[in-house]
Amino acid sequence: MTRRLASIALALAVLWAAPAFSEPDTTQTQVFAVEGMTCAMCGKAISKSLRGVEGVREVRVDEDADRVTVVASPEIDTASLLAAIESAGNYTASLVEPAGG
Ligand SMILES: [Cu+2]
Repeated sequence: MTRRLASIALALAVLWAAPAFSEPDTTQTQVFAVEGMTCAMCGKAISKSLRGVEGVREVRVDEDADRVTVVASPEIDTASLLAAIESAGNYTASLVEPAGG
């Protein structure tokens, strides 16, 4: 009996963990080379701007390497991410690598 309950609980857990229909379970990771970052505040401004784009899940800024990594849902196009970076200040961004995520 306990064993049966455990397997039901497991089945429910698997169902619960399945992605909701409204939200895609995949993300894409894109790395951008960003020129013009001179301090930590630049990274914060860019990060804030990118997080304002709907569908962006995660932003990692590496000022030393002039790289910004963005994890977003697949329907987010590169152009809007580039626009978000460049609109944050006097920055020039270009895509380095689109990668599966
Ligand atoms: Cu700065």
